[in-house]
Amino acid sequence: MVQPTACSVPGLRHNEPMTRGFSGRPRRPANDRLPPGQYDVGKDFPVLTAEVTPRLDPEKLTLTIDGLVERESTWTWKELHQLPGSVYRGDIHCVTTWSKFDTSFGGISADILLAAASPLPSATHVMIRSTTGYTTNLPLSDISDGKAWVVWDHEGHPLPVEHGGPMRFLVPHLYFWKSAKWVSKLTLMDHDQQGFWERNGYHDHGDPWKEERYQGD
Ligand SMILES: Nc1nc2c(c(=O)[nH]1)N[C@H]1C(S)=C(S)[C@@H](COP(=O)(O)O)O[C@H]1N2
Ligand SMILES: [Mo]
Repeated sequence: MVQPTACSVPGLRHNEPMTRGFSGRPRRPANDRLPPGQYDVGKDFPVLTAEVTPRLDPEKLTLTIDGLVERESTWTWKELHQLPGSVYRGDIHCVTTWSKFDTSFGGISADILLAAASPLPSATHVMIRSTTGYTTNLPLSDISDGKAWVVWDHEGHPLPVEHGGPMRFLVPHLYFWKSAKWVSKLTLMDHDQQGFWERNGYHDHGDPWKEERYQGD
């Protein structure tokens, strides 16, 4: 298995003592807020980007849902802003072991987009795509029923470009690599297919509470 390397932050320090569990993997104690093996990053918001940060003109930006849907749909930046808004308030968890508490991200619920496009009964998985070519795969159930957003605000301000601005996908109940920055397309599929980090050794699902970090976890 290829151990991913681009997803590490220089200078990142672990601020809690580590203990070794039965697996031999370095462990930090979990609590009801902090998933196993994670630490509280505090006010920091590390940037993790595998590709060159794109400078996108919001006026030319679109978001598309295609694949196994009744109505392939595309929204412009302006059209997205006319849909009913929604804010996520809560925690995020990066596989490189930082968790950030009490974040806020504003945009729209993925449910609104899915309802407009109407997935076919055969649709079971989704590939999230960025303008840059970054991809990440998810079961459709993990982006339905209030679990995922397309966001353009962070803490009440426009999402900074290094964090995926003008807009990114947000799936906060899974490790943060599932939250594709500079999102441009959701493709519904009748099977699972690996995205960028999944092909490079990360888990297909990525639930932080089950510590699904790497393939085989
Ligand atoms: N397009 C794109 N999206 C991406 C990534 C990336 O490299 N490119 N990195 C992922 C990973 S590994 C993480 S941890 C988060 C980091 O988001 P942040 O830089 O806003 O903290 O974005 C995810 N989305
Ligand atoms: Mo990550």
